[in-house]
Amino acid sequence: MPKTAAMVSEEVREALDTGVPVVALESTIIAHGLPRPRNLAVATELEALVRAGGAVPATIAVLDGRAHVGLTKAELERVAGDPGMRKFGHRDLAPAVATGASGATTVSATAFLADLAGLRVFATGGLGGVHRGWTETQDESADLRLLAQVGITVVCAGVKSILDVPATLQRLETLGVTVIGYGTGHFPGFYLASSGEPVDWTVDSPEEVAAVMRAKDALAEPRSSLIVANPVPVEEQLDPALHDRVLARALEEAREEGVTGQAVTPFLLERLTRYTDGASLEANLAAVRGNVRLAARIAAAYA
Ligand code: PSU
Ligand code: MN
Repeated sequence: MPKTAAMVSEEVREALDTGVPVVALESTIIAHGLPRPRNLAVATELEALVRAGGAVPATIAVLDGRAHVGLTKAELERVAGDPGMRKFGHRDLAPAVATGASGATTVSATAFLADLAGLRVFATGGLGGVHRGWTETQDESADLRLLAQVGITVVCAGVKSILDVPATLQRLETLGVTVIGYGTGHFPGFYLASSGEPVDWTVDSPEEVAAVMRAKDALAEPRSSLIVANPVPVEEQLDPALHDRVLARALEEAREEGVTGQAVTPFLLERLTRYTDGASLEANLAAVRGNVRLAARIAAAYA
């Protein structure tokens, strides 16, 4: 990638050159998905979990018009602490670079930059997708289309349960994105271990995921991503009845308050955290931790 627009940290570059496994991490969850100052502690913890799994973390963000793949401690602190950090999807990257803007990257921007830098494995919480009420708003996250265009393995707890999950799964099928359940025949439900929707493929080990990645490589064209859907452990999931109750309330409020576009997802996540006294936040974090640990093992098995 052009040096002026993007930079890969020295540690990540060296890992890529020497075949050390690398795991990409997104920054929107840090800047817009989690409350300050807990978000910095989580961002630091996630990087440490990647290292404990024998891989190098590459948190991705745009700072002063430069896309960074791999952040220093000070840069990570800035992403977590600066309330002026914007939220950048893939389509925002060019204007952000051109104007010297700073922002956290969503799954779409992170997957794009990770793929550009040659990274193969990416961990997050829950993907964006088709929002409820899509027929009216046409709100479908750019995450889906982007994943159809790059060739990366995303470890996630499914898509956020604030979405229309069956519609999102249908879109992923149409777009040709492979979905496999990790240790489950059901698509996870982000805060919940299961969304109730079935998946067509199940794997039970990092080695099996690596085998699917190699088969995808062998099939070569067209490139598309692999979603490894890894459920939050049942003991750590949000109480399903509570989930349904507070989600209905948050969705209602989003409609009443006229929240649209990029603001919808952070708004709903924040309301859920508030109405569950933080329980949804803990379930979210448990899911992310599990995904990051698994991503490190997959990157190691593939390397
Ligand atoms: N996973 C989380 N929390 C988050 C996100 C993912 O646990 O906040 C972010 C990701 O960056 C994802 C974004 O790309 O939410 C989706 O936003 P939207 O629906 O506006 O595309
Ligand atoms: Mn959206």
